[in-house]
Amino acid sequence: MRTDTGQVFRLEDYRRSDYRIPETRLAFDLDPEQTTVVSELVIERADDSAAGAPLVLDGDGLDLVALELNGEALGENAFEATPDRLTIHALPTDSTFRLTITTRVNPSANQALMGLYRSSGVYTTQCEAEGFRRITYYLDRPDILSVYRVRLEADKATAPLLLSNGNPVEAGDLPGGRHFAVWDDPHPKPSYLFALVAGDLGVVTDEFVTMSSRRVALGIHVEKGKEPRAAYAMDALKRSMKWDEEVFGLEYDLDVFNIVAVSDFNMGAMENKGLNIFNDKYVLADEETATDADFANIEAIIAHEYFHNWTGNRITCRDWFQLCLKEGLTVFRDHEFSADQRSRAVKRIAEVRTLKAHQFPEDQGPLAHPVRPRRYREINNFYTATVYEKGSEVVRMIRTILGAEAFRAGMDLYFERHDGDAATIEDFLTVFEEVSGRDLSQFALWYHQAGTPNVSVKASHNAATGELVLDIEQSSPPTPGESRKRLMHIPLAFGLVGPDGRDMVWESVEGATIEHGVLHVRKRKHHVRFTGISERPRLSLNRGFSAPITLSVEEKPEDRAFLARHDGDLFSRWQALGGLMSDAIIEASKHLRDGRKAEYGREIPELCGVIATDDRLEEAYRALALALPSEADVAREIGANIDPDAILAARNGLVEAIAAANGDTFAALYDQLADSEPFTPDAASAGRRSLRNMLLDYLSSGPGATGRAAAQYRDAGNMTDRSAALSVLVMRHPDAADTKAALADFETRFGDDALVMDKWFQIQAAAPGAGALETVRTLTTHPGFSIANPNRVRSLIGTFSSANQTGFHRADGEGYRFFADIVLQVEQRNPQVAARLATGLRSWRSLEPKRKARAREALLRIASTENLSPDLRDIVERTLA
Ligand code: B3K
Ligand code: ZN
Repeated sequence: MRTDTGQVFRLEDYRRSDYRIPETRLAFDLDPEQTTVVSELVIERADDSAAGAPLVLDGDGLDLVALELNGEALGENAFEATPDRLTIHALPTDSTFRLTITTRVNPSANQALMGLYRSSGVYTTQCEAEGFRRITYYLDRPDILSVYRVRLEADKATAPLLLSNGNPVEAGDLPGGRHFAVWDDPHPKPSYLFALVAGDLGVVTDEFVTMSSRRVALGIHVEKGKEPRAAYAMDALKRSMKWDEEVFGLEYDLDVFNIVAVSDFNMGAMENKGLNIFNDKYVLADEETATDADFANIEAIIAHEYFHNWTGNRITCRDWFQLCLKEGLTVFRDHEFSADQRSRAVKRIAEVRTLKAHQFPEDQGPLAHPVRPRRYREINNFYTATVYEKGSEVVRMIRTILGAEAFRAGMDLYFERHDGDAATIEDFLTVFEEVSGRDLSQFALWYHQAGTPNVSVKASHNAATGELVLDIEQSSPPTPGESRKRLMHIPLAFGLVGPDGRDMVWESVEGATIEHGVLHVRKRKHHVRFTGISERPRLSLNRGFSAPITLSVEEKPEDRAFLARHDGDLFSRWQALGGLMSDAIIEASKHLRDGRKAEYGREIPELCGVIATDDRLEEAYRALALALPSEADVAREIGANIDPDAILAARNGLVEAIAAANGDTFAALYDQLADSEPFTPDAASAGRRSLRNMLLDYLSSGPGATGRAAAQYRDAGNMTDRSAALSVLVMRHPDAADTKAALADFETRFGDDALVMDKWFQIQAAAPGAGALETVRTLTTHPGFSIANPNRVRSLIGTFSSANQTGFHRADGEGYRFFADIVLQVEQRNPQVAARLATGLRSWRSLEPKRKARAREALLRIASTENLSPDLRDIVERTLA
């Protein structure tokens, strides 16, 4: 494990390196335990002022075997090598020299899954952010761009496939059953984009002809026998390549593009130049083993990694503080891709749900940080929802402010000006200022200031004068290290909805700039006066979630109900209904806590009936509208003194009230939506399934109502319907015989398929109640569970801590104790996964006092463990601060 130096890296300390590495030649002699890496570097002094400066290369746990300078072995006094650093003092006076470094690494012993490791017998690498330094000493920072030539040598029988970045140039057999391959990548790249793969895998091949008629050979490499499950990923890849040409004018730039799926991977996937490496969860899919959500994720992640070829690889980041430059932008691009491939309104709702579920709690808790952080101790802990999802929202706001045309012109200028650069957020903003002539300096605060701003709106209407006044005020709560906030530029899309459900048109407006339906909030307060508004409108605010903010609006519940029925903007309709539901659950939970009876009223059940059966709306949209806010969503809205048991009871009460009012309608619709067609993963079919499965949940909410779900489980022709039925059984009727039978059947059917078994673990980990902990504890001893595999850990422990509010937050604190034990066990092998897992406790301060005290104890216990990795220490200390 890496030494924790406790060092803090600061944005303002950035300085260019004294040296450059224009050329990198790597030779790998691959062996499971003793891989030799020879790295031959052409090194250039950046300028004369660097003469005499020592060359300091990064390492991490390295073992130096040999070192030569310009072909001569270096004397012991000329350098200093530690596992974490190679310092060369005596350097030639010439501005260019050649350094040859030989290191030895043990891929099989690498359980951190950073650097070079083995997964199911396949050699693979992960270098972002700082994994390359676990392979060889290097200037392992993203502003050092180099062209790479890589020679791989391995045993031919066990590793017939030898891949690296760029184009293949040479291959052949060697004595002793070994063989080699040479890869050449002409595009200068930072070390974090280096990759190699060697192993015995199956492949699916295809071809893509680019817009300038170049042929690109495509390959997706997967575990042998699973090739048919890679077909959808291949289709998604080709659609991504086409889309990037059509929408951004961006063409692929090598002769080959390879994707490799591995089963042990710390995150979703990695955009290594020409050789994307994926968690197999995001490649493999067919109707029997993958859900519609899996298909959608595969499409999005294949696209995301491919899009990085331009946003990330051709234009990379100057330093890790600029991470959102590639991540936020690339998420924005993959969101747009999915919106074009599927339904825009549905996609937008799904994005906002994700943002609120993951980024809002981050922004509102101890781990809050700006989209572009200013300091870090462990960069791997900054691959966050803020950098990714809020980073994407910021790009979306730029487009909202500039309009689509100027936005595209700005992107074109960005590619033209910065191709081949290691760039900054300032570079990015400048192109948009130049093409639009706008001043984005206030807007830039979205990158620099943490926290979710709040906008409050009060309306008053005078029917006699036809005047509508909106009093708008912005405020931003303090976040760690930022007690005083500056005023933001918030683009607020809105509509004034008239009694007929149509947007009203005003005669004149003063008090704020409004362009194309977007009101620009820039001051603390705006007093906005509209004229020509004859009747009191309902305010449809933050349409399309034009800004990632919270809203406080003084409005009547009937106004919300009106918007939920009539708003012409589908996103806002969903938002209005969700707001009503959330308020109803909060109100009911207060009643239940005080020992009173919960009341839910008739409005919400009625609205659910209307929306469920409105066939002018897409099925996927109707399913999203019927989905109640999650327990965690409600907890976030309440904000403090959270009692998860009361929230669950209140939410279940609303489910039952909706089901009771709509039983017959829902049952008829459920039957009507039964799929007779053969399975296709397209958005419309997936939407039908999701509506039907949503109805199944309502229809199964009453006592003993297991029949429908048990039948659906039994007859399911695809994994979406099968796992949905299993989940309904487990969540609603954990102890029923039907549930036990379905769980046993699932295990028998899919026991050998790790990815499918993840669903089995996940579904059980989410089952609410006091017994949940015992279930999860027992599942950790199941033969299919492995503490070393990130997917297994995430599906069981990650689900328990993030999606099981009542089980994890058990009042006696046993959930936290168990969780802390597991986090510490995972950390022994894989600090990065442990640190990510530990963020499950980030909202501890909003719990009611007893739970809060117990959660704190668990965090303190982790914090006081000796020899904690820098990754985990950073998270727990910030969480406790
Ligand atoms: N860039 C990688 C993430 C690397 C995470 C390092 N801890 C995947 C992606 O965002 O596309
Ligand atoms: Zn990315």
